[in-house]
Amino acid sequence: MTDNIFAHEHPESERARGGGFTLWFTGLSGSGKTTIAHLVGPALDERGHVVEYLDGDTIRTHLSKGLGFSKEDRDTNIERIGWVASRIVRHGGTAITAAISPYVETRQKARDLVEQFGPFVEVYVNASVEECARRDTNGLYAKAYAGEIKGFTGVDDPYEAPESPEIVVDTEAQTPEESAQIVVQKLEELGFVGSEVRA
Ligand code: ADX
Repeated sequence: MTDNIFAHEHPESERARGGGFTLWFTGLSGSGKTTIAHLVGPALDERGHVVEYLDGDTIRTHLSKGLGFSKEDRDTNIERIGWVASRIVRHGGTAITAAISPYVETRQKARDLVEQFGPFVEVYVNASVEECARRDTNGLYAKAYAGEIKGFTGVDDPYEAPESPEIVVDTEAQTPEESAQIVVQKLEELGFVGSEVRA
């Protein structure tokens, strides 16, 4: 409940250091978001960026501990990640997020928060639900298809693919390394990272 809470925004909170951005991975569970994020992060680190990972599973053990998978809880989770990402960007950092973030409207809210301070780059990690279920890295798809987990994204809960993401990778056709390279190249093209690797 936020009814009786009056947040006083501090005047200096408008100031931003510059140079930061958010790389927002979205896609089904098992699509490869985290794997690619952890390949892209070091490449950005080498180019002088200070990277913070906001990974769905990590966030849910800390910042969003106790939240479930109703639409309301997922939205709360994504808004929290978006808010933290916006603060990181304000300080000139690079936030790499990897949560399913299944709803277009909620991802837009995260974008709006971040864009107060710097760019928001949405990366759609595309893989079919059949392929993600075949990989079934943590056995959750089997449970979802068996009815042991209800409301599993892509099985009996929605996933709204981005309509115009800045970047699309196809993890059925590409290796994680190839997908990561596509992301880094695009970030260079957009001018958000330099191509020079530090010694
Ligand atoms: S989100 O919808 O709020 O963006 P998030 O990325 O944080 O989801 O968490 C997804 C992870 O939680 C999945 O990778 C999976 O390991 C686990 N999980 C558990 N239950 C569900 C569910 N019902 N739907 C999707 N993922 C689930």
